Amino acid sequence: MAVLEQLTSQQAIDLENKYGAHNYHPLPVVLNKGEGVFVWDVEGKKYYDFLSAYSAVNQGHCHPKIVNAMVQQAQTLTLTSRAFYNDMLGKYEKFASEIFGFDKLLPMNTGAEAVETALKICRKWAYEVKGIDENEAEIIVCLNNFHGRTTTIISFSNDPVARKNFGPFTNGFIKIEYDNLKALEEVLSKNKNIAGFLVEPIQGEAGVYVPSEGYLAAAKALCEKHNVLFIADEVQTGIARTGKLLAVDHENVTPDILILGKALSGGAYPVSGVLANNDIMNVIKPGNHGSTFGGNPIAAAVAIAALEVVRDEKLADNAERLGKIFRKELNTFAQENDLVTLVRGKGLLNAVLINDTEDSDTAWNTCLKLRDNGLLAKPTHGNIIRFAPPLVMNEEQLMDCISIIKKTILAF
Ligand code: IF1
Repeated sequence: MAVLEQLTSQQAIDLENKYGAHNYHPLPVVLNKGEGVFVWDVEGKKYYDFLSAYSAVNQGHCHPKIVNAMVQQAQTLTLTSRAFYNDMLGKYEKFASEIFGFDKLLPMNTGAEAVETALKICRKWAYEVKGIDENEAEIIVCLNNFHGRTTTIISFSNDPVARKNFGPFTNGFIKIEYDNLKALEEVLSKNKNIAGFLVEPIQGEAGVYVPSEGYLAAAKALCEKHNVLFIADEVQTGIARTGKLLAVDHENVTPDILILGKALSGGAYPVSGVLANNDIMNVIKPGNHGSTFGGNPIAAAVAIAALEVVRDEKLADNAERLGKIFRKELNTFAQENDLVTLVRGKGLLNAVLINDTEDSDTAWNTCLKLRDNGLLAKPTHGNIIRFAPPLVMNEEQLMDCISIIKKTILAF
């Protein structure tokens, strides 16, 4: 078989099965084209994308402005390493710092790398600024968190599938219940060695779990009181997904350390980063941290374009407006239907709870039927389906999608 030959879906699936590590269990659909809110499979069938590559493609598939920025930069200069300066990185660092309201950016590539970066900055700050004894710093995290796949990050996960047989693990993390201010206050007041509190403004992988109103602002205030860094992982919730540029903006919270990834590139290229003010970021000195690809000229050009699209096309406002319609429509539907119990979320990050046991395959089967009806979504933990379309969707398309979702569920 020639490498360039057009494959059928089954051939593509068989190839991945035989030659690829089995670290995923994808929905059986093979895509080869994307544009805006749509993707196409190799047989030419068109789908609404309701995953957006786990919220990386907020700006829509193959956004021309982002693709053009990438192609132009790729034809000019791709990579210099950080051993030399390049003429794009500084522009990007200034642009991102100003948009998000911080002094400095530290550029990386993947979300997990950015989380690792934030943890390292936080620990160094704890020893060199706060004055905690070396190797004694602890970072508070939440139960059911998802922050990525590195050994240190899974050290503080409580997902057995993500952790089992990957030990030994990294020490220095304390787990508390999410959305529980009492639990946070208790650890903060008892333990003098706390350096930071790492939190997702909405827990994505846990099933789009939105905390109580005021939780983030109160948690930030508690951290301030105890001189502890509030670290927001906005890899999934950031860049307009929840109806504001950042999910913490809903509560007017400014994190001490902000972690971004995914849609920072519009899904065109791996781009992540950590933002903080000088009093924190300046603990990092030459040689302490870095990455061959982090801050490369393509990443910088792509990220600038991706952020401009979010701003110019007012994607946060659109997500806010369409999200309200989506939850209103489907919650009304849920009241009249036994299979769906609840729709929750913020902006266009939403989850539908399927009324069945956690280990049933109802959510998976629903996603197969949604696929047949032209809409792609993926179950998350338990019987929960995540609905997160690109933010460039319009109201007419959303109403079309809502009717596909209702029709599919009614047929069960
Ligand atoms: C997978 C979920 C989404 C993240 C937060 C850091 C990272 C992620 C809050 C790491 C990554 C992903 C990765 C993806 C599944 C996915 C996910 F289901 F796990 F929760 F988006 F919904 N912080 N999230 O959500 O970023 O290193 O992957 O760039 O396949 O594991 P990464």
